[in-house]
Amino acid sequence: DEHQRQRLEEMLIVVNENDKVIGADTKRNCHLNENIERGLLHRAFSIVLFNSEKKVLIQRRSDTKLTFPGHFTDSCSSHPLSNPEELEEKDALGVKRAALRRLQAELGISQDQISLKDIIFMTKYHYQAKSDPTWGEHEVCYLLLVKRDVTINADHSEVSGFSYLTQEELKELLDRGARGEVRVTPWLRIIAERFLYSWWPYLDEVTQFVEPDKIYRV
Ligand code: DMA
Ligand code: MN
Repeated sequence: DEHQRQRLEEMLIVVNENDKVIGADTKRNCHLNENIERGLLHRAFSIVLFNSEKKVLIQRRSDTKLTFPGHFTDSCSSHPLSNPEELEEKDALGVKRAALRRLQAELGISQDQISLKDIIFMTKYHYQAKSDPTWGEHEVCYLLLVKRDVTINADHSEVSGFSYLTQEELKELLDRGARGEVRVTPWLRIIAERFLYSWWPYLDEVTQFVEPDKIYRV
């Protein structure tokens, strides 16, 4: 797929295990298992978007995604790019800018619907997962939470579908994933089981769970 192949040239932020920036490399190099096995680690983010009914937005990745095609996943995930705007670390501003960029690109959510101040940076997690023998993930991932009703106009080269799920419905989806009936990204399972189920009852006071200096090893 030409769109996804072009995106392999994007320059991502290479970090160490403490999320200190140590360089930059292409999306291609950052996602090759042979490099990951040598320790290459990059910065990423996951967005969980809740609507006013307290349902979470879940998307299905398009079948042309290089990693985890056709899998059910979080509301939107991607990487900040290695440029001055998206490298800015104060208040995780660079990652939040990247989040707005990808909410627009993947889901068609315009920046008059969501702004930087609507994005809550909750915490970080560090994980590794293979997608297939060639491609995989190894990331320090910023977990971002948004509470907002939005209008979605998805780009079908990125997203093949979406829906809003209650906590029970998300649990059912993950159970179906565990039984092999659907494919679910490893990071959706991590986010749900390590974070979302405990935050969900307290969404109105979710800032009590903010841990910006912590990196969960999952
Ligand atoms: C990468 O997401 C980020 C995580 C948390 C796995 P992605 O593969 O959806 O990135 P992109 O949309 O940039 O291809
Ligand atoms: Mn990645």
